[in-house]
Amino acid sequence: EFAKTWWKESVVYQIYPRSFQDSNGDGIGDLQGIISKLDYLAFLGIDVLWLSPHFDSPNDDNGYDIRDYYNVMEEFGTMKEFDLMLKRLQKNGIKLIIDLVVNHTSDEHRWFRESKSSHDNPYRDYYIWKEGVEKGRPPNNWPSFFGGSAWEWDEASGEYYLHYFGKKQPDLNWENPKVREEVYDIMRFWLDKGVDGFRMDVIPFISKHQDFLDIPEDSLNHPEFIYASGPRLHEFLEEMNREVLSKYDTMTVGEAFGVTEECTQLMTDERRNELDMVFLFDIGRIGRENWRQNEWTLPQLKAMFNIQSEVGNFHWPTQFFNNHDNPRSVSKYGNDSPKYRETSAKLLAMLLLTQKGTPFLYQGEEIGMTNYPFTSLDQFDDIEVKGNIDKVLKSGASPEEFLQELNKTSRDHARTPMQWNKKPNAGFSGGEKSWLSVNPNFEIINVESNLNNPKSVFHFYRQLIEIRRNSTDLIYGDYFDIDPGHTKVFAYTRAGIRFTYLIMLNMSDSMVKYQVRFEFQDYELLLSNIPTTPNKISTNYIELQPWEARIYKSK
Ligand code: ISL
Ligand code: CA
Repeated sequence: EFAKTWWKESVVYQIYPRSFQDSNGDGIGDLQGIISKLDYLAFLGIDVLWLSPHFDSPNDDNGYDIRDYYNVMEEFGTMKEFDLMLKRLQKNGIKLIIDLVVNHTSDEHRWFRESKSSHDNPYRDYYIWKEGVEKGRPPNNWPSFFGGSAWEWDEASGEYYLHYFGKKQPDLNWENPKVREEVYDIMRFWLDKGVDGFRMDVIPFISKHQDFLDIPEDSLNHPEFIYASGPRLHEFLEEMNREVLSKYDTMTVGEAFGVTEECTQLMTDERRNELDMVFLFDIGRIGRENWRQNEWTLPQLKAMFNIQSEVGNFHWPTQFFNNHDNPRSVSKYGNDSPKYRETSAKLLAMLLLTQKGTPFLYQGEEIGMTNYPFTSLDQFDDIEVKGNIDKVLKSGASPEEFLQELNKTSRDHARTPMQWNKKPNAGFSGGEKSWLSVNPNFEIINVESNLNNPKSVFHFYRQLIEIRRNSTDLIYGDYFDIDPGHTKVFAYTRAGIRFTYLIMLNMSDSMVKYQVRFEFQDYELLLSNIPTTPNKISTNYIELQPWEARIYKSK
């Protein structure tokens, strides 16, 4: 029996502020823009808003490079506007979690400017400085995710500093108790304002292997598994929980990039007081080989859902198919052709909102937004693309191949402006142009046309959120895959105390004659995504149309 808590019963919506709504015409989203759309979020029915970094930043990695944790990014507005947004959210009964990015800061942060200035500066060991092996050779072979070495040479102090990500994102030294105290003060500042918790950026990376040895050659393309296995991670998280989190009613979710299953269980076991939940990467990155997207099968995807649900009653899963780092789900897991885009987007809505675990939606997912049709490498904004181009081309891949794969994997697909209506810039900005181009399909795919069509993707999400909110058995019920081997149909049950739900999804372009391995004759159809679904079923033998999604409920 799961302990009942608000964050297990919530549906979360992620906003990437830069691309959500621009209120002052500079082509960049801002807090006033978010405030102007809170009624829309309330109508959708979400319970928690996860805001991607809103802190002062030079935007080398679009806010994931923080320069001042106690101030709002100038492009986004003021602290007053943050406070107003928080008040309006509370009035709408929506909680707010913010993005805690404390594995690294911006190199423009005061601490780093001090640290860099001299060896005996009190802030020197706020960061990780090492001598090279010899002139011009970094301390070890650790790679950065954004291309090149994870070590940047500093001529003035004659040492290298560590950065797992961009060179303008130096890693904090969590071995230093002063650094940990600084982080806890930052967390208290925002919690005391009334924020309800944190999404924690690459949190497993904060503990570094102190021997700083080379990593094996075959790990160079996937260093995250080594970076996430530092010796003191659980000690740091327990301390953070003891010092800060335990004193507030918070929701915490760690981005568990690179962790193994058992580490996940240690981080989220509610008997251990570390974090509440984590984002696992298996489903979100299925078939991914860095910038390449390889084929995958539905049984492989289903097996990943099984792992998440088998961890017993002391762990609570998360579910997401979209975020600011991944391509659009209807383009990746569905079929974004005009014929099947809406039907498959609704199927993915049903999968997300009837699975076990807290569901996380991402801006634009609720109206079936698709990947962007990039036609050249210089259209990408993402530091992850720009930083890796040399390495990719040196590896022998052609620019055409890189572009073709990025059209399936780039983070920029999720960062194009939210599409509100048919007006210029899709109503995202009244200015000349937006910081990143608007998807040319905005006249077909936008909020306004979704709101005006009762059969739209938006209304399907809204109905499912409503169904989920009113069914504790759908939230807490046991998950069971009734046909793990089927290559086209995903069929599972959620069995609660009072009711059992049966969900059947045809994740293919073809009609499937399907033998249902479950007695559901006296169940009632709660919702389907196509009009031809029969209300009553008398046999176990049904026909599922391409991308048809159904949920039945026991009497
Ligand atoms: O997989 C990745 C690395 O190749 C990226 O998607 C991403 O860097 C990784 O998932 C970690 O993401 C988080 O930390 C990054 C930031 O760029 C991402 O936006 C953030 O979600 C560094 O802060
Ligand atoms: Ca703006």
